[in-house]
Formats: sequence, C-alpha cells, structure tokens
Amino acid sequence: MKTLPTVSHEPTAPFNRRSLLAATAAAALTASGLPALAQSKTVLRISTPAVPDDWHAKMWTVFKDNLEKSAPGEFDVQINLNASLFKQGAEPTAMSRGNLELATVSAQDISKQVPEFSIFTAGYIVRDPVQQQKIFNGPIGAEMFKLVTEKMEITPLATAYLGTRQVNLREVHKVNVPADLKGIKLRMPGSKEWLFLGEALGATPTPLAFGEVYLGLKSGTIDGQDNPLPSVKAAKFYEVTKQIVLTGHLVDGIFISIASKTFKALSPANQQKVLAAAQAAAAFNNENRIKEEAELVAFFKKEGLQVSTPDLDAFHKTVQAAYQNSDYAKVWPKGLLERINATK
Ligand code: KDO
Repeated sequence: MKTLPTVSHEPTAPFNRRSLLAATAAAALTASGLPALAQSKTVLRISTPAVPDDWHAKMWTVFKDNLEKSAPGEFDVQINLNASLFKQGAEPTAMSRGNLELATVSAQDISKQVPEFSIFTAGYIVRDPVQQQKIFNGPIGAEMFKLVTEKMEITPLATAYLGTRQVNLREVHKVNVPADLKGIKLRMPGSKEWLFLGEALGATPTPLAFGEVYLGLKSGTIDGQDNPLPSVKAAKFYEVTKQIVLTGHLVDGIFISIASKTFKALSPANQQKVLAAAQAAAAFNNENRIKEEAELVAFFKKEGLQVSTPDLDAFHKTVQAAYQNSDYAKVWPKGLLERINATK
C-alpha cells in the first residue's frame, strides 16, 4: 500500500489552471474587494453510494484531512454520500462531462467502456486483498489503468478493497451448490456485468440500486443480495435477512479515480498531494475493512443469522466455467489470467 501506483499519468497541462484562476481571482479582488483566496480553491466534488458507517465512506474524510494538511487552503473537498449527488454507476459519465471530480469506480463500471477490464468482474479470479493490491499496484494495474485513462477520461489513483462478496438471504435455505440458488431473486447492482455474476452463481439476478436494497429485503421484493460483510453490517442488511452463505465469490475492488481534466489542471506538486491523499484513504479503508471482515461472522451469528459455508469447489467450477464460456472472456488480453494467477 505504501508504494505509489504504477499507473502512468499523462503529462500535466501546458498551463496551470489553478494559477490562471488565482490570477483571475486577484484581478477580481481589485474590482470587487472579495478575498482572492476563497475564489482560487480547487473544488473537488466526491459522489459515492456508500453509507456513512462504511469504511469506504469514512475514507473520504481521510482524503480530505490529508489534503488539508498537505495543501492547506488549496482545495475545497465536498463529500456526498448515499448517492446523494449522482446515482450509483453514473459517476464515470459525470466525471467525463466535468460535473464531478472524484468517485470510486467499480470494475463493472469500467468494463462498459474498457471491456478488457471485465476480467476483474469475474468470480473467483482474484484470491485475496493482498493479491489484489499486488495486481493493481504492479505492472498489470499500470497496463489496465492506462486503458482506463485513455478511454474514460478518468485517472485511477488508488485501489480500495471493498471486501469479499457473500450471499445474504432473507430466509434460510439449504445452499450447498449453485443449483440450490435456482429461482432465488438475488439483487445485483443494475448493470449487465453485475447481473451476469448473479446468473453465474445460479440465482435469478434482479437489478436494484444499493440504496433500495434494505427496503427490498424488508418487503420481500427480493430474496437476497450479495455484498461484502462490512457493507452488510454498515447498511444494516442483517436486520432484514436470516442467512449468510460464505460463497466468497468476488474479491471486490473499487478504484478511487479523478476526472483526468481536473487532474491535468493541477500543478505537479498538487497532483502528487492528491495521489498521496487517495492512497492514504485507500490504506485506511483497506486496513479497517480487512480487520472488521475477519470479525463479522461472530457478529452476525450473535445477531441470530445462520452463517453457512457451501461447497466452494462446486461454486468455483460453475462460476469460472460460466465466465470462460462467455463473451467477456473473449476480450480478456492474452495471458492476463495466467499473469494474475502468477501474482503472489
Ligand atoms: C453494491 O451495490 O452492491 C455495491 O457493493 C457495488 C459496489 O461497486 C459499490 O458501488 C458499492 O455497492 C457502494 O459503494 C455501496 O457500498
């Protein structure tokens, strides 16, 4: 986590937008008498569907505090949680249109524009959070993030571990193999990449935004959902579900990203400060999330949920076969799967 991501950023813009703004602000000072400093701050709007109690919501405060220390008075960091600014999945488009500066972007969001990235949406590919950091902070990450920057006008800054996704059901079912999930309306985020994962697990995937999952579970419009245990706790899904099946089907990552236009307009020194703040935020999230994830089975059992471990070999085989036989695998760069597997 301490090493800088090897993602190669494009060279900085020929002129520095901040100094241009500062000059404009200074000119305005003479005309209006307004303080120049307030006008020259670079606004960084953040949008995330994360609920306040979740580590990947709290990490944005770490980002803000870090930047306030390293670049006092230079940035106005505005954190918008609960998808209050942009709906889940709409963030990359908002960033490329100049309506949003920072967000966490999922592999599923990226895959829409960079199909090669869909390898990271597939179940049972990445083994654990340590390997995940090695993959994305090493040459594979550098190559894949280069594609993201080229095609999406966003620049990934750090990889945050969202956790390992588990199946969480409203009623207790006997779930040992994927066939046992047949007919279960399993809520997935609303894109085809996510729905495919639900299908590969053997369930009937039902699209729903994260913010609507609690009520969906409570009212019974869905039979279950999949998320990492820390999010099951933070969003209180355990209050309206009775079972957790430890499928561990996706070691999930979200990528702290900045609109490339915003990033290029910063001075090189401020680019480094933003990068360092993003990495500090991810490190905070990763450390706390990994620690909490290990403690949560006991918590959910105490809350009265049944926690079971299915036949993981059967899940691995079925899910991996579904991806290997799909159109997704056709665009995975040659040799990438082997390189991921060889990352230790
Ligand atoms: C979800 O909707 O299930 C998901 O876990 C998908 C992630 O990519 C991410 O958007 C996350 O929700 C939100 O940040 C809320 O925790």
